[in-house]
Amino acid sequence: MKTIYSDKHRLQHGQAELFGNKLVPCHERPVRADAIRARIEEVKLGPIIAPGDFGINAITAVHARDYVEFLHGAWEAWRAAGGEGDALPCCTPMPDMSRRLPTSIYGKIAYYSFDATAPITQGTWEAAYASAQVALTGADLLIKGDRAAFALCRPPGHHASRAYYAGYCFLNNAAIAAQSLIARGMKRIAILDVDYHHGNGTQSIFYDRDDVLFVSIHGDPNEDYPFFLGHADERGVGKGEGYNINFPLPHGATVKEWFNTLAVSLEAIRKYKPEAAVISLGVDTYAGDPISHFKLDSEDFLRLGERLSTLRLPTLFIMEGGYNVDAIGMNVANVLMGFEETRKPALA
Ligand code: B3N
Ligand code: ZN
Repeated sequence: MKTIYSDKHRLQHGQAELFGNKLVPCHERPVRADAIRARIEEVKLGPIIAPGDFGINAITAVHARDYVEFLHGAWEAWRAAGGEGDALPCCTPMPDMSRRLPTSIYGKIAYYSFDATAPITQGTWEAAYASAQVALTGADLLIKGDRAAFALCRPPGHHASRAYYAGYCFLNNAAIAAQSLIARGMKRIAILDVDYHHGNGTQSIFYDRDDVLFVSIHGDPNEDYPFFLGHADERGVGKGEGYNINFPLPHGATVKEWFNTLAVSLEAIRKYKPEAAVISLGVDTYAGDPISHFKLDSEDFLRLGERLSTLRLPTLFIMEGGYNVDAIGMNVANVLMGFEETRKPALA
């Protein structure tokens, strides 16, 4: 399996995120991708290649043009307005307020952001653009006949919606890749999101569509971020009805329950008969993750990869969350090795 990787991920290096009532060092930091890349090399998963450039139109096929233009120019506008350090929102528009786009960059940041976890830095646009191109290169490999590819995306994407950023995510890499597979002739794509957090952005983007099935296993939004989407009764609208499937699980969910839910998810995907699978791969389901509450261990990630391979579909893995830097490389590589079924697991 090829891994697609760009050094440009380093350009997203925020200083701080708002975590509860504190500004803390960003959990989503460059060393995450470095650790994953190092382990991929160590286990000799396959070639590590640079992304191509599939252009901006593949991004605006999913995201609103005004939002993309905002992201592109936000840092410079922030600096020009006297903003210091990284840009974080100062307020949140509420439903009873005007949805007019303010002229002030401070207002624009509030307009286009869901929370204060995703600082816009000098390199955010370049890093997010490169991350989307990493995903698009993975989609291209599938179109050209590869059975599987790993898009080592950073920053991650599944919380970013058509016109807002959220939860460390700016551009929705999984959605961009799925849309490009459709644009290049595939009729039905299944996205399975196994990150600890619900992929609210991916759900929203495809909510009224039947050509992309979205299935997600995640912490119950009553208890966990993103809090306002991810409930089991969100099933899609219009012709998308029935093509959005959420499996929220409580903090106390056991590994057995998690794998039982995975089995139900895979059955739903089989029934849909997609031409390819896109896996939003977060490993923050790990027991040692600092911000999550599931209990998978490193060996469980091998089992996850094995189970995913039973779909027998062209499969694109897109990197999402996972914040235990000591274990992230092993956990991600275990999923991919479990999928490949070609080598003996290396858990040490
Ligand atoms: O959810 C939180 C959060 C919850 C509890 C806190 N306490 C108890 C202090 C503080 C913060 N913050 C949102 C950050 C989560 C971003 C999700 C990123 C991710 O991995 N998505 O897949
Ligand atoms: Zn997550």
